[in-house]
Amino acid sequence: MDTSENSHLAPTAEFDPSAGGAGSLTRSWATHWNKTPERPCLFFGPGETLSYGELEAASRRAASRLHGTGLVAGDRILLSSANCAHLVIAHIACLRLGLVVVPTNTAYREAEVRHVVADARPRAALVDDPQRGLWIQSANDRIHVVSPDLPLPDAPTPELDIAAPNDPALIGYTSGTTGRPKGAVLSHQNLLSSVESLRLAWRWTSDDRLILTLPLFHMHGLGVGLHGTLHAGASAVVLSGFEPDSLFDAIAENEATLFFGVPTHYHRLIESTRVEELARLRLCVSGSAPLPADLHTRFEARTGQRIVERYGMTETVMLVSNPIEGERRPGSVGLPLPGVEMRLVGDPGEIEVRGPNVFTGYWERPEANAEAFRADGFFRTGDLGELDDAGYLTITGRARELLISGGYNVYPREVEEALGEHSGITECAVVGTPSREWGDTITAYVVTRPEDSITAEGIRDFLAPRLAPYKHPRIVHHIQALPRNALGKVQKHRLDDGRVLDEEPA
Ligand code: MCA
Ligand code: AMP
Repeated sequence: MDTSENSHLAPTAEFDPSAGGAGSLTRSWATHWNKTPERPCLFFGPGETLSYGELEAASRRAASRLHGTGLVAGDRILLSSANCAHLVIAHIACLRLGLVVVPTNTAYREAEVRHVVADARPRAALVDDPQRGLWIQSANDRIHVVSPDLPLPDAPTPELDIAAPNDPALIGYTSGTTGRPKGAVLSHQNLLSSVESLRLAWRWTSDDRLILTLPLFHMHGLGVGLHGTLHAGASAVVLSGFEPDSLFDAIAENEATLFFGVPTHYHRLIESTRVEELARLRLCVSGSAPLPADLHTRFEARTGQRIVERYGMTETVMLVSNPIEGERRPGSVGLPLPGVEMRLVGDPGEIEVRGPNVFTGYWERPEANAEAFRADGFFRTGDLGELDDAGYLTITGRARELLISGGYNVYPREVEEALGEHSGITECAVVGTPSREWGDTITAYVVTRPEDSITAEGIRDFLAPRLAPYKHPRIVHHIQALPRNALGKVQKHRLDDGRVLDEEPA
């Protein structure tokens, strides 16, 4: 079923992917810093506020310093830092200069960082942790590693904001069923059209103020929260992490109107005695993982907020959302966003999408691109879905093996390969255990050599230098052998609650 003719969240005629001819994010942002330089834009902490004009000046200076080191448009630059003003300024500076930003999770361990460095071959890296800097330099000592505050000499300002719409702007690393993580290359046009579509769909205006606790090294926080704020000429309170009391305080002190979170956030917020304070927001949005329908309903009962659930991917930024006006359905991700064409192919139906927001391809991976894109340009998301009569999409499963814990993707195969390097583990299978807080709790079934007694803690110690902590199994079950079919393929569906279930009768 093709929804290209179906309902969208805003009349398609209203949607202009170039946002009135801006063509790039930074030229769209420039309209705000030129027109309303005095307008508050970003709040980081007491006394640490930047107006649009100050952001323009700070990012111009940062771009000049980066250019002074020899970086030129098209060079890749790795950014890996906790949320702070320096990171935001540096990120904007990179885009203004035409550098290609490679956001990198601060939880990554040495092997994961080395992979991104070897694959993306950045010329420079901005990191907030000296240890991560050392890992990057040991992978390639020609990379210029600096902290995000850019302690570099000032330099003449080159021409800024001149990237063409199709020039690459960002490479987001994301895994697939097989192999190491791949870089999804997004153009300036992709990033701009995504936020233009959200501006229309979510009625995002300059009066909005977002509480942004999501990390800026993934698309949700960066490509939706930060980019969308600047595109709407709005403002955001950027927090360095998620903690309910700080969030409630920040909402009250800054008269915030928007909150974007993953289901784990909503699960934790509803546990708080202060959750009613969210009633004052204009809009709460959830995404990155399925929001349980009962959490949606309980949240409304406590706060009066009907959460808008939406669906997106690193490769596409945002695709589908529940409406602002009209029914917001618990358990459904809603209708295609302006500019997004969507269809379901096969049975069960795989969600395929096309539009100006869809990335240009995986970095240096022709085979992966050949598999991911259809001849007519549709991208295969690997997610399975169903559409109802009104065109609302429900995500019913995934064609690829993927677990999502607290909004972070975890690929069982990556964890299994790391566990496989343990000399005491003869075979293993990684699955998800349903969790109200995390969505999936990463769970390993291991077969160990009889002489080895390997504890869950021992496994975590072993994985510590190899995998980010959120990928570590929180539950470990010891079993005698993995269940396999006649062809020797592991039957993960028979692994349940620590046991191997009997094979179903044929
Ligand atoms: C932290 N820990 C986790 C996770 N996060 N374990 C499993 N899954 C996680 N997601 C572990 C830490 O390693 C630590 O373990 C312990 O939990 C506490 O760490 P802490 O940092 O204090 O945790 P937290 O701050 O409470 O983090 C929970 C969180 C965070 C705020 C929900 O995971 C988060 O920011 N998630 C959002 C991720 C996100 O932005 N996803 C968007 C991807 P130990 O105690 O053992 O040391 S982009 C995307 O998906 C697309 C585009 C889309 O649709 O949005
Ligand atoms: P990432 O690769 O981190 O960008 O994660 C993208 C994946 O997250 C999608 O392919 C979906 O499987 C999942 N996802 C995002 N939003 C939702 C949602 N609202 N409901 C279910 N899954 C989602």
